[in-house]
Amino acid sequence: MLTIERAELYVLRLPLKFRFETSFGVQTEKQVPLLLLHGGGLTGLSEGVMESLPMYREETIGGALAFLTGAGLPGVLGHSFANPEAVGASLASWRGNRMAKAMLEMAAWDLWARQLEMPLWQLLGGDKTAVEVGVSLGIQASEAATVEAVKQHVAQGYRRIKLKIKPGWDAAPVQAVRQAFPELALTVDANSAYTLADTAKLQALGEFKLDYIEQPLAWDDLHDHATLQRRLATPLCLDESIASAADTRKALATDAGRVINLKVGRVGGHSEARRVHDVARSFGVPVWCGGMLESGVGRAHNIHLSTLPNFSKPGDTASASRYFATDTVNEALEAENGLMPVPSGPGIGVSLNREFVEAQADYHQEFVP
Ligand code: OSB
Ligand code: MG
Repeated sequence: MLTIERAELYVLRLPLKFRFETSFGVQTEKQVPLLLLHGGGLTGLSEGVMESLPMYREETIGGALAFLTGAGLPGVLGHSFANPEAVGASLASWRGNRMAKAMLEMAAWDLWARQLEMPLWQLLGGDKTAVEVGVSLGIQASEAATVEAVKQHVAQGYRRIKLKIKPGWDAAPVQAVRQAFPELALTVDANSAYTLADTAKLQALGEFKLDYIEQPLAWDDLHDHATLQRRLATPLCLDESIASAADTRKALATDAGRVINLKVGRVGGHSEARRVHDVARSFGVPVWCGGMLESGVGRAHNIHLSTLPNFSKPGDTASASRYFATDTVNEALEAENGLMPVPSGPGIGVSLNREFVEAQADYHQEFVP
């Protein structure tokens, strides 16, 4: 039984160690929503992946706070559930808000695993104690700076490099990197910056032996991705467009993509992430674990999920120390030679750095039934 007695919500502001530029904007700090679910003397932790403004998908931190305080938390506080899936299922009648729902569902999984004194990855059905990771590099100031950034991360052992691209910043940096690293596992991510009118430009990237092109077209459009995939030899990887297992089925049944970037915080939690994973596997399509510049809480969840068998390409779950000088958790989450060890303690295997969380909090509320 999973009984949720009390909850706390935080929104923190953390300085990022690097300027992260994508086709949709520039980030120099990260706002981190955290949820704590207390029950039976234990605490389950989760981190939201929504941002303050709807630049990646449609959800926002403000919307998540409205959903959680108005519907999500009142629906679970003081209630008992058979398991974490039942927590997720109890939220199903509310429309959308999958990132906000994921916060409740993921904290419930952590609490559940801590109660059972098992690492989350074992409960999820994972089969490895370390996961392969790559890195997602933002748009740099020049081609030379791009090659230099790639060089540094290759030297650190990352097993795949993903370059952010946008119209006007695509073939030239990709060519420069491919020339410097002929054998590197290389991908690009456009975050929805192109349209079908750019088909020729995207076809031209084919000569750089990219493993896949991530989310070139609109965040909510599977149909155009299917049209584009018919015209491209390079596999498309879907990120923004996949919010559920149903989206995955529709995407793969229409060949709108041949790889899935799976973010547990985007699809509503671990139960739905597992269903996405399984649908992809039934189509013979690999998944890999994406990231949203998470602090240690969200990063630990991502690492546990990445132990499932169809995570067969390196994820974006790079070392936590790359992103933040001080993290929300006490434990280090550091990859070595491109392998991220899975925390082995109960639940997600990391503990909250309360003093730091308190110090960085713009918002903190406690909720009781
Ligand atoms: O598209 O995968 C993306 C970060 C924020 C929003 C969207 C994306 C990303 C990343 C960074 O690519 C991945 C990471 O290092 O966490
Ligand atoms: Mg992406």
